[in-house]
Amino acid sequence: MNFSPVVFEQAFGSAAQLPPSSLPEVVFSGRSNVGKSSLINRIVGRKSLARVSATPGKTGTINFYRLPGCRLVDLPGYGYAKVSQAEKRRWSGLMEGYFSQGRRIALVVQIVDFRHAPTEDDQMMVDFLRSCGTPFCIVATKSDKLNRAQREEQTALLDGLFGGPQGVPVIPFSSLKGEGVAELQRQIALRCEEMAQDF
Ligand SMILES: Nc1nc2c(ncn2[C@@H]2O[C@H](COP(=O)(O)OP(=O)(O)OP(=O)(O)O)[C@@H](O)[C@H]2O)c(=O)[nH]1
Ligand SMILES: [Mg+2]
Repeated sequence: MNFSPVVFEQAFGSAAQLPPSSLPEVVFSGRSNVGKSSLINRIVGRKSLARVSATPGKTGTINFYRLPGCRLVDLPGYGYAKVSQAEKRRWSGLMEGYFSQGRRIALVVQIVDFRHAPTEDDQMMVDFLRSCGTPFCIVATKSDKLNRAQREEQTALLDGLFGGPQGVPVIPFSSLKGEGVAELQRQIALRCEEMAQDF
Protein backbone atom coordinates (compact mmCIF):
# COMPACT_ATOMS: atom_id res chain seq x y z
CA MET A 1 0.00 0.00 0.00
CA ASN A 2 1.33 3.38 -1.01
CA PHE A 3 0.92 6.03 1.70
CA SER A 4 2.46 9.01 -0.09
CA PRO A 5 -0.42 10.23 -2.30
CA VAL A 6 -2.33 11.33 0.81
CA VAL A 7 -4.55 14.42 0.70
CA PHE A 8 -6.41 16.26 3.41
CA GLU A 9 -10.10 16.03 2.60
CA GLN A 10 -12.22 17.75 5.19
CA ALA A 11 -12.67 18.61 8.88
CA PHE A 12 -16.06 17.86 10.42
CA GLY A 13 -17.35 19.68 13.48
CA SER A 14 -20.46 17.52 13.83
CA ALA A 15 -21.20 13.87 13.18
CA ALA A 16 -24.28 14.73 11.09
CA GLN A 17 -21.98 16.23 8.42
CA LEU A 18 -20.05 13.00 7.89
CA PRO A 19 -20.55 11.50 4.43
CA PRO A 20 -21.21 7.72 4.24
CA SER A 21 -18.08 5.53 4.09
CA SER A 22 -17.01 5.06 0.49
CA LEU A 23 -13.61 3.58 1.39
CA PRO A 24 -12.33 1.50 4.33
CA GLU A 25 -11.61 3.83 7.26
CA VAL A 26 -8.53 3.70 9.50
CA VAL A 27 -9.22 5.57 12.70
CA PHE A 28 -6.69 7.17 15.05
CA SER A 29 -7.85 7.47 18.63
CA GLY A 30 -6.11 8.52 21.82
CA ARG A 31 -6.02 11.09 24.54
CA SER A 32 -5.25 14.67 23.79
CA ASN A 33 -1.55 15.40 23.13
CA VAL A 34 -0.61 11.69 22.99
CA GLY A 35 0.83 12.18 19.51
CA LYS A 36 -1.96 11.21 17.06
CA SER A 37 -1.25 13.91 14.50
CA SER A 38 2.53 13.28 14.65
CA LEU A 39 1.90 9.56 14.09
CA ILE A 40 -0.32 10.20 11.07
CA ASN A 41 2.31 12.50 9.57
CA ARG A 42 4.98 9.87 10.15
CA ILE A 43 3.14 6.96 8.55
CA VAL A 44 2.33 8.98 5.42
CA GLY A 45 5.82 10.51 5.33
CA ARG A 46 4.67 14.13 5.52
CA LYS A 47 6.00 16.67 7.97
CA SER A 48 2.90 18.77 8.45
CA LEU A 49 -0.17 17.14 6.93
CA ALA A 50 -1.88 16.89 10.33
CA ARG A 51 -1.31 19.81 12.68
CA VAL A 52 1.03 19.04 15.59
CA SER A 53 0.84 21.18 18.67
CA ALA A 54 2.62 21.81 21.95
CA THR A 55 -0.71 22.69 23.59
CA PRO A 56 -3.17 19.79 23.94
CA GLY A 57 -6.64 19.74 22.47
CA LYS A 58 -5.74 21.21 19.08
CA THR A 59 -7.60 18.69 16.95
CA GLY A 60 -11.21 19.55 17.83
CA THR A 61 -12.78 18.10 14.71
CA ILE A 62 -12.92 14.75 12.93
CA ASN A 63 -10.42 15.10 10.11
CA PHE A 64 -10.49 12.95 6.98
CA TYR A 65 -7.40 12.24 4.89
CA ARG A 66 -7.73 10.29 1.67
CA LEU A 67 -5.43 7.65 0.23
CA PRO A 68 -6.15 5.56 -2.89
CA GLY A 69 -7.24 2.53 -0.82
CA CYS A 70 -8.57 4.00 2.41
CA ARG A 71 -9.41 7.05 4.49
CA LEU A 72 -7.45 8.05 7.57
CA VAL A 73 -9.65 9.49 10.29
CA ASP A 74 -8.04 11.72 12.95
CA LEU A 75 -10.41 11.83 15.92
CA PRO A 76 -10.29 14.64 18.46
CA GLY A 77 -8.28 13.66 21.55
CA TYR A 78 -10.02 12.89 24.83
CA GLY A 79 -9.15 13.43 28.46
CA TYR A 80 -7.88 16.99 28.32
CA ALA A 81 -8.97 18.46 31.65
CA LYS A 82 -8.84 22.12 30.70
CA VAL A 83 -11.71 22.17 28.23
CA SER A 84 -15.20 23.40 29.05
CA GLN A 85 -18.19 21.14 29.71
CA ALA A 86 -19.61 22.31 26.40
CA GLU A 87 -16.44 21.17 24.59
CA LYS A 88 -16.61 17.79 26.35
CA ARG A 89 -20.21 17.36 25.25
CA ARG A 90 -19.26 18.26 21.71
CA TRP A 91 -16.48 15.66 21.84
CA SER A 92 -18.88 12.93 23.06
CA GLY A 93 -21.35 13.85 20.34
CA LEU A 94 -18.65 13.57 17.67
CA MET A 95 -17.38 10.22 18.93
CA GLU A 96 -20.79 8.65 19.51
CA GLY A 97 -21.90 9.96 16.14
CA TYR A 98 -18.86 8.57 14.37
CA PHE A 99 -19.08 5.12 15.95
CA SER A 100 -22.87 4.72 15.70
CA GLN A 101 -23.22 5.26 11.95
CA GLY A 102 -22.28 1.72 10.93
CA ARG A 103 -19.19 3.07 9.21
CA ARG A 104 -16.77 0.73 7.39
CA ILE A 105 -13.95 0.71 9.91
CA ALA A 106 -11.00 -1.40 8.79
CA LEU A 107 -8.89 -0.69 11.87
CA VAL A 108 -8.84 1.55 14.93
CA VAL A 109 -5.31 2.54 15.90
CA GLN A 110 -5.63 3.14 19.63
CA ILE A 111 -2.68 5.26 20.71
CA VAL A 112 -1.34 5.30 24.27
CA ASP A 113 1.70 6.97 25.82
CA PHE A 114 4.40 4.32 26.23
CA ARG A 115 5.76 6.10 29.32
CA HIS A 116 2.61 5.86 31.40
CA ALA A 117 0.00 3.36 32.46
CA PRO A 118 -3.10 3.70 30.26
CA THR A 119 -5.51 6.28 31.70
CA GLU A 120 -9.08 5.45 32.74
CA ASP A 121 -10.22 7.05 29.49
CA ASP A 122 -7.81 4.83 27.49
CA GLN A 123 -9.20 1.77 29.24
CA MET A 124 -12.79 2.89 28.56
CA MET A 125 -11.97 3.40 24.90
CA VAL A 126 -10.46 -0.11 24.66
CA ASP A 127 -13.46 -1.64 26.47
CA PHE A 128 -15.72 0.17 24.03
CA LEU A 129 -13.74 -1.08 21.01
CA ARG A 130 -13.84 -4.63 22.36
CA SER A 131 -17.59 -4.40 22.94
CA CYS A 132 -18.32 -3.29 19.38
CA GLY A 133 -16.02 -5.92 17.87
CA THR A 134 -14.14 -3.36 15.78
CA PRO A 135 -10.65 -4.52 14.77
CA PHE A 136 -8.08 -2.48 16.65
CA CYS A 137 -4.45 -2.42 17.62
CA ILE A 138 -2.60 -0.61 20.40
CA VAL A 139 0.24 1.72 19.50
CA ALA A 140 2.53 2.78 22.35
CA THR A 141 4.04 6.04 21.18
CA LYS A 142 6.91 8.28 22.29
CA SER A 143 9.10 5.16 22.69
CA ASP A 144 12.16 7.37 22.19
CA LYS A 145 11.54 8.84 25.66
CA LEU A 146 12.06 5.55 27.55
CA ASN A 147 15.30 3.95 28.70
CA ARG A 148 15.72 0.21 28.47
CA ALA A 149 14.45 -0.61 31.98
CA GLN A 150 11.37 1.60 31.60
CA ARG A 151 10.70 0.07 28.24
CA GLU A 152 10.74 -3.46 29.62
CA GLU A 153 8.47 -2.50 32.48
CA GLN A 154 5.94 -0.69 30.26
CA THR A 155 5.98 -3.45 27.64
CA ALA A 156 5.10 -6.04 30.30
CA LEU A 157 2.30 -3.79 31.57
CA LEU A 158 0.75 -3.20 28.12
CA ASP A 159 1.14 -6.83 27.03
CA GLY A 160 -0.56 -7.88 30.27
CA LEU A 161 -3.47 -5.51 29.68
CA PHE A 162 -3.97 -5.80 25.94
CA GLY A 163 -1.71 -8.47 24.41
CA GLY A 164 -1.53 -12.21 24.97
CA PRO A 165 -3.05 -15.05 22.96
CA GLN A 166 -6.56 -13.51 22.79
CA GLY A 167 -5.22 -9.99 22.69
CA VAL A 168 -4.48 -7.40 20.06
CA PRO A 169 -1.13 -6.31 18.61
CA VAL A 170 0.81 -3.84 20.80
CA ILE A 171 3.19 -1.85 18.63
CA PRO A 172 6.02 0.26 20.15
CA PHE A 173 6.21 3.47 18.14
CA SER A 174 8.15 6.71 17.82
CA SER A 175 7.14 9.53 15.51
CA LEU A 176 10.53 11.05 16.22
CA LYS A 177 12.72 8.02 15.45
CA GLY A 178 10.46 6.03 13.15
CA GLU A 179 10.23 2.91 15.30
CA GLY A 180 7.09 0.87 14.53
CA VAL A 181 6.22 2.75 11.33
CA ALA A 182 6.67 -0.24 9.02
CA GLU A 183 4.75 -2.56 11.37
CA LEU A 184 1.82 -0.16 11.67
CA GLN A 185 1.75 0.41 7.90
CA ARG A 186 1.65 -3.37 7.49
CA GLN A 187 -1.33 -3.71 9.86
CA ILE A 188 -3.19 -0.91 8.09
CA ALA A 189 -2.56 -2.35 4.62
CA LEU A 190 -3.62 -5.83 5.75
CA ARG A 191 -6.95 -4.66 7.21
CA CYS A 192 -7.73 -2.34 4.31
CA GLU A 193 -7.04 -5.02 1.73
CA GLU A 194 -9.31 -7.44 3.61
CA MET A 195 -12.11 -4.88 3.71
CA ALA A 196 -11.60 -3.63 0.14
CA GLN A 197 -12.95 -6.96 -1.13
CA ASP A 198 -16.38 -6.03 0.30
CA PHE A 199 -16.60 -2.66 -1.45
N1 LIG B 1 9.63 12.63 21.65
C1 LIG B 1 8.48 12.45 20.99
N2 LIG B 1 7.57 13.46 20.97
C2 LIG B 1 6.41 13.25 20.31
C3 LIG B 1 6.13 12.02 19.63
N3 LIG B 1 4.90 12.10 19.09
C4 LIG B 1 4.43 13.34 19.39
N4 LIG B 1 5.32 14.04 20.13
C5 LIG B 1 5.14 15.42 20.66
O1 LIG B 1 3.95 15.44 21.45
C6 LIG B 1 3.24 16.67 21.29
C7 LIG B 1 1.79 16.39 20.84
O2 LIG B 1 1.80 15.81 19.54
P1 LIG B 1 0.52 15.83 18.57
O3 LIG B 1 0.88 14.96 17.42
O4 LIG B 1 0.08 17.23 18.27
O5 LIG B 1 -0.57 15.11 19.51
P2 LIG B 1 -2.15 14.94 19.27
O6 LIG B 1 -2.51 13.68 19.95
O7 LIG B 1 -2.47 15.06 17.82
O8 LIG B 1 -2.70 16.18 20.10
P3 LIG B 1 -4.14 16.92 19.98
O9 LIG B 1 -4.56 16.93 18.55
O10 LIG B 1 -3.84 18.29 20.53
O11 LIG B 1 -5.06 16.15 20.86
C8 LIG B 1 4.05 17.49 20.29
O12 LIG B 1 4.88 18.37 21.02
C9 LIG B 1 4.87 16.43 19.55
O13 LIG B 1 6.08 16.95 19.03
C10 LIG B 1 7.14 10.97 19.67
O14 LIG B 1 7.01 9.86 19.13
N5 LIG B 1 8.29 11.26 20.36
MG1 LIG C 1 -3.87 16.22 16.83
